[in-house]
Amino acid sequence: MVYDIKVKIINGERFMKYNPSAFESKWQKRWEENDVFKREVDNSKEKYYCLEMLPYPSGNIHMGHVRNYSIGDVVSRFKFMQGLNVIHPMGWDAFGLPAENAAKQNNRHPADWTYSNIANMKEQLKKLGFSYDWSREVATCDPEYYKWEQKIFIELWKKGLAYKKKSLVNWCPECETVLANEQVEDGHCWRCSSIVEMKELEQWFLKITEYADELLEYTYKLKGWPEKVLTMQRNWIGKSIGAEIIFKFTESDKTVTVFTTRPDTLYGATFMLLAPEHPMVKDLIKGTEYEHDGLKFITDIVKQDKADRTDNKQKKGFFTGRYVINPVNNTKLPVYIANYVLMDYGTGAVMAVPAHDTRDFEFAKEYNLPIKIVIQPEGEELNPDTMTEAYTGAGKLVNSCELNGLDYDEAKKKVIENLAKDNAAKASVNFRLRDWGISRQRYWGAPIPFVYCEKCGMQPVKEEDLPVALPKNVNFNCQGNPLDTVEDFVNTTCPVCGGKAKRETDTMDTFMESSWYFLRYCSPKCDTNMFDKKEVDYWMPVNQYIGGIEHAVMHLLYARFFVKVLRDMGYLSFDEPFTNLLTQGMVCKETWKCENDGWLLPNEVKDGKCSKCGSIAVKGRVEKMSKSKKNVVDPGILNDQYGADTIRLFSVFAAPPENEIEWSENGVEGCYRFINRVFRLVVSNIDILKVYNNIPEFEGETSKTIIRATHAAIKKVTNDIARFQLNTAVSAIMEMVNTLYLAAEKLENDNDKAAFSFSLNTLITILAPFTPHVAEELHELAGKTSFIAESKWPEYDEKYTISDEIVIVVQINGKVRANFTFPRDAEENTVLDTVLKDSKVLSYLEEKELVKKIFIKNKLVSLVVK
Ligand code: ANZ
Ligand code: ZN
Repeated sequence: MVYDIKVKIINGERFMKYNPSAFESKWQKRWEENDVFKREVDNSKEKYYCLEMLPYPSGNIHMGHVRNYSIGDVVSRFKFMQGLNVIHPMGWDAFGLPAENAAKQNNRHPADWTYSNIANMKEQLKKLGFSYDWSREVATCDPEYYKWEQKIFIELWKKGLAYKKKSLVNWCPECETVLANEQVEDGHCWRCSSIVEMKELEQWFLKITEYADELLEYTYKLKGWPEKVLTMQRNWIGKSIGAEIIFKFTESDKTVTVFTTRPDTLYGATFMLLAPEHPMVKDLIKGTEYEHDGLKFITDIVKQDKADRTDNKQKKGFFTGRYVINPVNNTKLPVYIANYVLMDYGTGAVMAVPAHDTRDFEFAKEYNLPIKIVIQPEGEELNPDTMTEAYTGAGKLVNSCELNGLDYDEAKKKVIENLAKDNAAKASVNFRLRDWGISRQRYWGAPIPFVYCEKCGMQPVKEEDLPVALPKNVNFNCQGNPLDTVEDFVNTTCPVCGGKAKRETDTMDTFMESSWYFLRYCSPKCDTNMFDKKEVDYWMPVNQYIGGIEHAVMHLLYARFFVKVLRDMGYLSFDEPFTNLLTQGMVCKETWKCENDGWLLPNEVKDGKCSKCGSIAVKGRVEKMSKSKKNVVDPGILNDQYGADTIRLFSVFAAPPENEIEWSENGVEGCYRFINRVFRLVVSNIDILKVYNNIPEFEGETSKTIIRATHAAIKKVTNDIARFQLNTAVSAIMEMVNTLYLAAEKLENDNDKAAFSFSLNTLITILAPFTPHVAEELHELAGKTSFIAESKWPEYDEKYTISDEIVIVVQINGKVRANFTFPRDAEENTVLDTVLKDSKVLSYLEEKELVKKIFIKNKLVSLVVK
């Protein structure tokens, strides 16, 4: 044995000790040197694309990453051993604000900061032995990457899917700069604390709304996605089917159009609401006694956060002095401006039906407006004077003239039909989804490839001039977007006329990069286009995508949108990027707190007291690991302590992948001990493993037990990995190991030893996706020269998985009282004979009358006594 063997004496024999630090790096190196995970297109093989969400290079791998990638690695290795051509890439979502902040604070260039973090994290990933094809690595801040993103952007623009529009941004008047949402803290600038204002600026948008219908439709076709995520996407897209209804004003010939999902309730409308931003409102109050206070009301509300306005419990309104006429019954409805009506939804005007809309009900109560019931639920009589909340459910129409008696669904159609004759209404669909604003006033992002020429106006950069690369020499300690200050960058020439032009200095939202990186992985070096279509056609779509639930909406929706757009441009021939999605649960750990010092590190808690101030340390909740809560564990330290296999095993064994895992030292220790146990079992029987290579016969008790346990384990592990039940797959292997320990004592003949050898080999093989290093090591110790990572996944034979003994449960009056082992298919007579003579069973029957005996073959005896 070439490497440094630690020897331990057990019962007078010499055994090698499990020592991961001695061999994990060896196997990592060998995999790399032999290109074990490097994969090419192979049309003779079925492909499998396993993808984990690419990390942001923050500097260090955390336990959340480890869990995510361990799950993906088990699946990738397993599918490969099953004979599929598996692509398993990794890369870096490398643009973003933290790099720019590091530049400001530590005077380090964002590129420098980012690339050194990447190097560090890559090292950490390699030490965990993940089976990535590193030849496909992509860093999204690389000009060779964003060059193609700029091309995509220009093509989007050519298709009318990218456009500029004035929109409100957060503006700090002190710093004279646009702030991202995350730079606004409680309404104040994160840097200078002055109050943030809203300001209209030209911003770039992508027309994702054009794909709203298709994005929604396909949520019903993505069978491999968690229902929870699909629901979140559906809500985000928020399709509402309803109508637009036109109302006339009383004293003018002006009209206002509302959007409603409940045209059936039109007779119940008792007032009208307009958004403060509605283009009509200022005119409505102009020159009237309402003007002064009205304008003040509008300015106050417009400043507020939209989410607050709509979540806000308090409904605020302002009467405009105007009235509109309800087209169905000519009643006059007062017109109010209301805080909870938003201009960017529907038409910015609402017909208020307080009896049947929760928010309108609160508004009516606040301003003493009439409530009129028009929908009566079955079996209940609504009364406007006594109701305490709106009734929003189904029912039949009342107080609605020609509609009375109709079901509310029918009435919806009827109202539109009737009003449509006078052009006063039409069916209408609304989406909550808004176009995607992608402009960022920052340095560390992909430049938007446009220039502004004095003569020719806005022009895209020519494709042969891409990439528009970020300039290197930039002063980061300036206000606003550092790119604005780089003269060499800003001043350029027009691609059309060659005259003076200025560059766009906005950069793209980093969600742009993650919307197509999985396509680039297919041909990461392609220098003729964003990707090679042949490669993409072979590898895509991703068979299994794995990542956090925090990306359920934006990232996953944007990526779906990109794929549909690129498909319509002719670059792709499929509709959806990710066939199956798994959202793994969080990694959590207990927290500690002290009333003086806040969150405490575990080593700051001594004997239940805070080591800083001596007051009582309170054990807090189990929470997601985070630096701020001081409950993180460092995978690097764990790796030094236990080795990569232990951390990986713990990450998949502690809970089913979708659930949270609670980190526990004991759990990690348990995994470490288990690997030790496997190591000892194999090493102490290494001679048998090496010598007995023949296929065992299925005969003799010991052989049979071993063979059965082995096939049962293969079956369970195979099926469980396929269903992502990784934790139970590991349990099955643990059970198998227990059986083998017992069997090891009973090996009598050559056939037993052949069975044992077959079983140990199988054990090493099925462990390989979980604990790949120790599996390779044991495989080598067994004298093999191949890689276990490249071995064939074993198959099971159903007939061996069935035991010929079964356990029959005895219930007495419904309670389980005893268990008996019988040969499979034992007859009723035989079973009852034994059961009814058993002293334990008899003790329950003493002085009682046996009134009923039920027998279920291979399962159960149920006795009823009185
Ligand atoms: C009358 C009505 C009666 C309504 C009723 C609801 C219940 P969803 O389902 O989210 O699409 N609405 C329309 N535009 C609005 C805006 N810009 N700001 C705030 N609210 C607005 O909601 C559609 C409903 O929200 C519409 O249907 C409208 O109120 C309100 F018993 O019209 B409804
Ligand atoms: Zn020009």
